[in-house]
Amino acid sequence: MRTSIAFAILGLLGSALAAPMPKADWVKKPGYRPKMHQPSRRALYVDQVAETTTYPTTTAPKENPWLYLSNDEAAAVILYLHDQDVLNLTAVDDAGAWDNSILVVDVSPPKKADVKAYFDGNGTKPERYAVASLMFGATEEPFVQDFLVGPLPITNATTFVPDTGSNTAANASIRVYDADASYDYYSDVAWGMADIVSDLLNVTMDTEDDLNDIFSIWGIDPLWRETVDGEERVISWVQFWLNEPEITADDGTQVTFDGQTLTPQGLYLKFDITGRDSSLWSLKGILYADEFYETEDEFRAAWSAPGFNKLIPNYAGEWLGTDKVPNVTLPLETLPPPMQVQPAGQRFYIDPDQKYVEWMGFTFYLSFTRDTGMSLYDINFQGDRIIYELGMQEAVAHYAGNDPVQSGTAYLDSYYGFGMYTVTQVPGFDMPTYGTCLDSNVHASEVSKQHPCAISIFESDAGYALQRHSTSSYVSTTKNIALVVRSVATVGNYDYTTSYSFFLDGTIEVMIQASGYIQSAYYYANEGYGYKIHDNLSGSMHDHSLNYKVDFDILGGKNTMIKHSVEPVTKAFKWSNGVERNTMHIVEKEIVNEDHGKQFWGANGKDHVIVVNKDTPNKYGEYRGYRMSPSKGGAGMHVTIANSTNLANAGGFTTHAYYVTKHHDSETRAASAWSDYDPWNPMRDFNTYFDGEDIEQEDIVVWFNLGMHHVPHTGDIPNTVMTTAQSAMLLTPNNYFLSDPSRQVTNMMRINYGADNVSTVDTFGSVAPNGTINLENNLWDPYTYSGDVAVRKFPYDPTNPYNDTESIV
Ligand SMILES: [Cu+2]
Repeated sequence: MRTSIAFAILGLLGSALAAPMPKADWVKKPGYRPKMHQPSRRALYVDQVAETTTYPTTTAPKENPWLYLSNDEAAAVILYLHDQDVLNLTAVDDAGAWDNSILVVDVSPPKKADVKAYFDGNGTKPERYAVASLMFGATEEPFVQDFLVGPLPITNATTFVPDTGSNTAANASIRVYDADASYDYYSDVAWGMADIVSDLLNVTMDTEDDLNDIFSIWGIDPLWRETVDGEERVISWVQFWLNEPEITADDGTQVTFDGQTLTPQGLYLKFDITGRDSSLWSLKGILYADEFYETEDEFRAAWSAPGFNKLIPNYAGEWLGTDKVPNVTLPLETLPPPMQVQPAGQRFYIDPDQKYVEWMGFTFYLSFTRDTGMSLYDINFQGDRIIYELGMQEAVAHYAGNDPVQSGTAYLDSYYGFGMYTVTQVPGFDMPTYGTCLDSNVHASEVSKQHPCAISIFESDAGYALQRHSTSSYVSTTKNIALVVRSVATVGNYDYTTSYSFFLDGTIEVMIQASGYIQSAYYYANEGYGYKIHDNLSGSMHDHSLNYKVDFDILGGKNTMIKHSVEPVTKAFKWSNGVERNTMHIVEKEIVNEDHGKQFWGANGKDHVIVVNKDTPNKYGEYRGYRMSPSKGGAGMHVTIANSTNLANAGGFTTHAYYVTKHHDSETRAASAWSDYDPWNPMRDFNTYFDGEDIEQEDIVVWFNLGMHHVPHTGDIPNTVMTTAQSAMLLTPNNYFLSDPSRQVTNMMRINYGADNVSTVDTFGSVAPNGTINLENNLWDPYTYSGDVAVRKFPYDPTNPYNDTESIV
């Protein structure tokens, strides 16, 4: 039943203190992703504004089977796991590197057949399961293992078993080669050559604390391997970066900008960190000015010798700041710019408990996980299921360069966790001020973190007409209003804005945009790997590749991928008197087996890739389906590097533009957050999904890549801008309807006119906004910006939440 109620602010509360680490503190890595320091930011919270406070709500027709775990559910799962003596778990708060502990608990998606029986038939709601990722540190060979825990709620029937059903790794487990913190070791070695570091990097240091105050030392991700004397060694390469400097801003205040990734110092250290005994670790070499020294002694001798090639390090300065340039004001730009308002309140229905949305013929459910953030499920349009599941699988940022740190870096961002770093949106910037917010909730390290306004949902005017046509007697035109579902994740140095937009013609757009600080390189002997963008700085080239799963279910779910290519042809026709004409035609190809399930886009945008149901042609005999079209920026990109030595067997989803496989509940995701630990033996190996299965008129799943080949230029200083760092895919009806479904829209107009005046205007029942807009109601107070809400889960006391939030993000 739909109701229309007025309620104030969707629960957006919270407080925040101190500074965050960019990745979860329970994740042990060589070095770390650059930090996001915002010390002494005030405790804040967000609220919402709108011209009206009317939020139409509804009750989802079925309960959301993908609903993210509640705090109570997560606490119950964690308590249950602690009760299993065989796991020998230590509370995260007390755990060291040699303990077993809980990394993450999250919802496990139910089997598709069970959900369809529940949604489409008389089936009961599928049983609820959690997936728990445990770190087993109490062993010489530490590993992470995923367990399926359920059914929930916890009863005597609840069991825990390795989640082999959705991971390809044996026993759903992966070795961890950096369970022991290595940062202090790097720091100690660097301090051992403090005289050289001080000289080359032009700093004064009296103690090792000074070293750590000035520099951060971090590098490759994932870790590298080398075989030495027949033995596999674990290798880390690191370099020096400046800790975030305080900069005097235009208003005279001191601001700590997050520009660390723009301050590579050009001094690289190679370490062997094999095994758990740090006394057996060793420095394996030093790279400086494109010269490699195998030992500190060799490096010291070269440095002491006359004629040593000493480089100028990168220095911090105002150029790292993102503030407005002083003393320049563009004409009229101090006036407030245009803004969107929502004159009649929210025009979609939402079930905030079940995360269910209805808008103009579309319905869908939302889920949210620690690894990948927001996903959409059961997307229907005009009563038909179009898509069963739509969501990001993994985001790779694969660098290259002549230095080992850039060459060795291929971030797999789900490891850090898109959900972990999905931040509260800034109304008026990330979203219109009237946007409706939903909270996220993730459960990592036995702490539940709720981000207010992690998901915004709002209608937006595209700013151009959806349809128009002019004649000598009339003009007809239709407003182009879209429903946007958005989240923003700041994963280390980069900020990713994900938008799913729904259009009135049945199109769904998947868009990713990036901003934030690039990861740069020291500029020396690396001309072929990026532009020189500051004094000694290379805009280190890299590929962004973000993989999305779209599980189409067109007209029941038995589907085929068809490729209609527009190609040139030379051909004589019956009417052409034997003369050949150079023209074009459509060449059809069906992808009927997984052996051909890895595809590239043809040149010149020639490929129309359509997922159809061949059993249900329309009355003209054409197959009804949905088409995928790359759109914007670097759409359709995949990783350039062939057989990446960094990603090894973990990058199967990065090699092609799009893929099609047969649906299996065991092939839930293209990647795993934990594959980063051991890419040679990944937790999920996407390539194993291609095993020759027939995919003609089967339940098929499409996996496509968005991204960009990012060659940062001076315009990426200080931050990358989203006008160009963007990529999108349009999923659009193709012969699905007998005509354009947007003809149902009310907000259209036909203006009829004669030679010199308008005779009549048809408005089709649309209502012009009336009354006055109070702009005060459409402003947002930035002092209400909010941090996350964090609740300790073990021991769990919901009445006395222990808030250990480290920062507003
Ligand atoms: Cu980039």
